[in-house]
Amino acid sequence: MSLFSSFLLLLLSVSTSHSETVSNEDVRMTCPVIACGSPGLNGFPGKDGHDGAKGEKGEPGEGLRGLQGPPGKLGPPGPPGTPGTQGAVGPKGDPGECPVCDSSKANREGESLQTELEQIKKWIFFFFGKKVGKKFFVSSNEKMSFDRAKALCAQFQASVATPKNAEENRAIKNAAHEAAFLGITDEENEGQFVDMTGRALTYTNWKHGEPNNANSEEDCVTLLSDGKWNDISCSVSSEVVCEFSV
Ligand SMILES: [Ca+2]
Ligand SMILES: [Ca+2]
Repeated sequence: MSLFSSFLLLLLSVSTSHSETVSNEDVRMTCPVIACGSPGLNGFPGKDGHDGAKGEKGEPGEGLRGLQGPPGKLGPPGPPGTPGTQGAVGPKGDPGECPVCDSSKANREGESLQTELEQIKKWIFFFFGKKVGKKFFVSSNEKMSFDRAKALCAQFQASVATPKNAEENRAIKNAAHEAAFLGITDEENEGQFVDMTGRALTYTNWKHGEPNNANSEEDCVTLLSDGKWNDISCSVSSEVVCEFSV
């Protein structure tokens, strides 16, 4: 019902009530008010009340689910985990290449061999040789021709002993057991004795009457047991003393 219609009904009701009041005045005087009054019309709606208390959260709806949003930003790294158990031992790998290591190893081996060689030299010279300065003199302990004597000493990177002074001459005499070849010859020029390098002698210790080039075939020299020198044939067999430089 509209507001205007409600207003017309109200006016009609008031008018009717007034006419009934005049015509029924006597009746109203004898009739109880509560029992005889007509019910009034409803008034206008009151003002809105205050907001009520918040209700409980409803059940999730059953509508369509929206699209998944983009991934969020990467969070900070978490704390390190506890170490795992140790794995099994792997197979043995191939040997690596280490030129420096190989070089060092070769150097160590070379130094070791050099030390052993020096020790052997000392042992040999102690029992068989004589040392003067930086020269060692060692006897062959067997007799041979001069050519074989030169070859024997060369085999040990030595040369047939050639005394340069009285001390060396004495050392050679002590190393030899009897007459021994010296590295001196006049094969090139008779009477011109030289050492194995062809240089003229700066020291000699000839026995009296030597060199005599007996039978015109004495071009080699032996050191006698008294330390004196004698020229003899190069083909005779004689002991030889080799000279080593150290
Ligand atoms: Ca001669
Ligand atoms: Ca002679």
